[in-house]
Amino acid sequence: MAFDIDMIKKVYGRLEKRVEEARKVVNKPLTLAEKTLYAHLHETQELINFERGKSYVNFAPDRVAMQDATAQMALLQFMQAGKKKAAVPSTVHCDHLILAREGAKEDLKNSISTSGEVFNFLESVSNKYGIGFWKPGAGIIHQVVLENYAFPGGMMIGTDSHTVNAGGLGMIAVGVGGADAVDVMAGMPWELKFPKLIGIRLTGKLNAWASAKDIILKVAGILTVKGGTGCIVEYFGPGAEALSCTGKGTICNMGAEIGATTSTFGYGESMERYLRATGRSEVADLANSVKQHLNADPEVYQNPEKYFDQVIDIDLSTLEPHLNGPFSPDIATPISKMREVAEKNGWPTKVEVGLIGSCTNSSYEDISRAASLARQAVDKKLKTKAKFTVTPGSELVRYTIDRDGFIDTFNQIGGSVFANACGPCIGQWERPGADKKEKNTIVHSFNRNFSKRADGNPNTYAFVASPEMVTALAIAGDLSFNPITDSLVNEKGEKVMLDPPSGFELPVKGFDVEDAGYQAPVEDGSGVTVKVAPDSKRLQLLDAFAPWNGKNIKGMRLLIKAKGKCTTDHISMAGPWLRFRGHLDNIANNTLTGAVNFFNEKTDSVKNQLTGEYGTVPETQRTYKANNIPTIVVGDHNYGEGSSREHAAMQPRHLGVRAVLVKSFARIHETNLKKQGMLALTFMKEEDYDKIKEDDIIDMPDLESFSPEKPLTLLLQHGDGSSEEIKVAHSYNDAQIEWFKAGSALNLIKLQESGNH
Ligand code: MIC
Ligand code: SF4
Repeated sequence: MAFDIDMIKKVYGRLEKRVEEARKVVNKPLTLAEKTLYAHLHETQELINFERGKSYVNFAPDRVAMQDATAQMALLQFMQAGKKKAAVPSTVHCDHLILAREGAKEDLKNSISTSGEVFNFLESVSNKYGIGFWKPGAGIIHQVVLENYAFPGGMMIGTDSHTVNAGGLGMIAVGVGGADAVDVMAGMPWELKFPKLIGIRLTGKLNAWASAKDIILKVAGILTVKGGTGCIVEYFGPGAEALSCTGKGTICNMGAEIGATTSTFGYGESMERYLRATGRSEVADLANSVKQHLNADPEVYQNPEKYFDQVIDIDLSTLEPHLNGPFSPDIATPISKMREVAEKNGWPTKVEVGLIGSCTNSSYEDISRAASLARQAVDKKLKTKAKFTVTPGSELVRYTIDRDGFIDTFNQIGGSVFANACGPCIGQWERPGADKKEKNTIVHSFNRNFSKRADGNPNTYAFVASPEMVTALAIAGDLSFNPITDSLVNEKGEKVMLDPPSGFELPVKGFDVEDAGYQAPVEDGSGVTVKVAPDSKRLQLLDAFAPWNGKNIKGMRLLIKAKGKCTTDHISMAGPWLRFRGHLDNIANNTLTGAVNFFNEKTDSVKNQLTGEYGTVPETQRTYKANNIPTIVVGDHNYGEGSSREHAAMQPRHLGVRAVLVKSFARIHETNLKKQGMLALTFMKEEDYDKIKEDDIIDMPDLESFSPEKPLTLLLQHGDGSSEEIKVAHSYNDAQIEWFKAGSALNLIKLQESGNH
């Protein structure tokens, strides 16, 4: 039985009318993304022809999903909003807080005991507010959403950047911070700048060793980590239609790595097959009845250049398997070039560990194809050189692949299976020896490979590849092994080659599971009490941030001028810090500890301008806070790329940072800063970044006239007595300026709720 079928019926019931109205207003054929966006305007939003990349639009998403690590903050905020129940179907998934150490069973048990307090909190809040709860071990949020909730033409938001995975089932699914989720659960509009549209036309047919993953690895190489910012990517063409639904999911999932707002595919046969295989024939039938609105108008795909802001062509017939990395998901190297490129860059080529699975690549198809290679290794008497691990994305998949013998095959090449959770993908991998910080190489089928991401070791070179390639490279133990052309020597000393992988799109015998791990909320949650122990180290009820005092800011000190890449992992690291995701004051002790200080090139070492001494970022900031001195953080391009975690905005806010000034922002992070009452500013002239000196005192003399589209002034008083002015831009609209004034968007909801506004 499909969840929330009435809601889906409602969405489809009004689809045609809404699409037609939109077509009239836009006055030209519509892309799929436009149809879904226009069909989801909030009732308070007037229907006009929105300007892409400019207009702020109020939407009404159909559902919300939250994962444990971000749900804590989202729900702590929602608890303050004064609502009885979540206004739209919402779910919580326990997946990030699960360690990967010994193996699925023990790890799950240990994690439930170490994070029990948090899981119980999430369970009781979910129960209270009518939110579906997926227990630890049920699976990774995005896989569970694809299997149960995603539906073509729907719109959802989720407190995780890879929410976009649901584009594989034709949704417009967007990753957001918890404060955005609160808006939607409170029944308020969700605001998004109307995205620009990138069309990617896939022609030809994937050759034997290439897979859906290679398409997105290639796209990441073309567009880079910021090329998709502010855009929805729509895939189409014969190559797109031929992909499996889960393969489409992989492509959309990693769209987060190019900064895209989301990615999507038109409804087609593989989606229908997937819906039916996952027990949702009813949804498939409904989708079939509105099929023409679940794809772009035919003119669009015939003449894409006319309707998209950018069009990219990829011929799948010539697409090679890729390896992306190290340290960034957009450094794309085709496998045939790896030997040469690795040598030139001094990348270690011995592969220590191959890890498959994660929310990105753990479909039945992925696992069966990887298993076909593992099977060959056994049959051809090859000794697998690297360690090998499997992280299934859901209990449904784990149960089914176990039943079908694939886990057994992986065991035969020495593989081990971790819990159905994020584990090694989010620094929850207790990798033996990682503390020695040795230079080494791993390959995985996850999506991110920022420094320290998997095992906390900054010298681990992580490369992203398809599960098939990861398996082949783990067998060979060599990063530059090209299975298409190279042979291996087996235990008998014979030269053998691996045949191309083969697998099944969907299980021939159907999916199966004993306990998928879902717990429905009680009908009436008003009697449920949510307990947070006052002395808890893991959870802390939130205090409201102070409203703006209405005055210009004077005397800001520079906390840090970050150099180069500054992702959310640099601003609020995951791994060991995940345990404090529900305790703002404790987690604030990791604030910006991964960012490189421009002035001494060190991490977590900044000058305290009150003492002249160097200290850690959090300690230094706490001294400024204790002395009531406002501060500013300065950064480079694509500041805050990566995760949706709003901690990266709330922590600086909690510690007294007032403004973040950068060359450019990643979308989710910029919104998170605004929602939490911070000033998110960008240099009008990028070179002005160079004008910021270590011991500057900075004023904002015209903040009192803060208004949309009007640049603000920063007065820099340098240590040598000289001073200069620079202009900075911002993207706040009127409503967002109100968030700033109120101290946060949440403060504003509370005011409205109590009728004071
Ligand atoms: C990630 O992949 O970085 C995460 C962990 O899933 C994050 C969410 C988080 O930080 O909790 C994300 O992508 O949003
Ligand atoms: Fe979990 Fe990794 Fe997927 Fe994020 S990218 S949801 S950490 S598996």
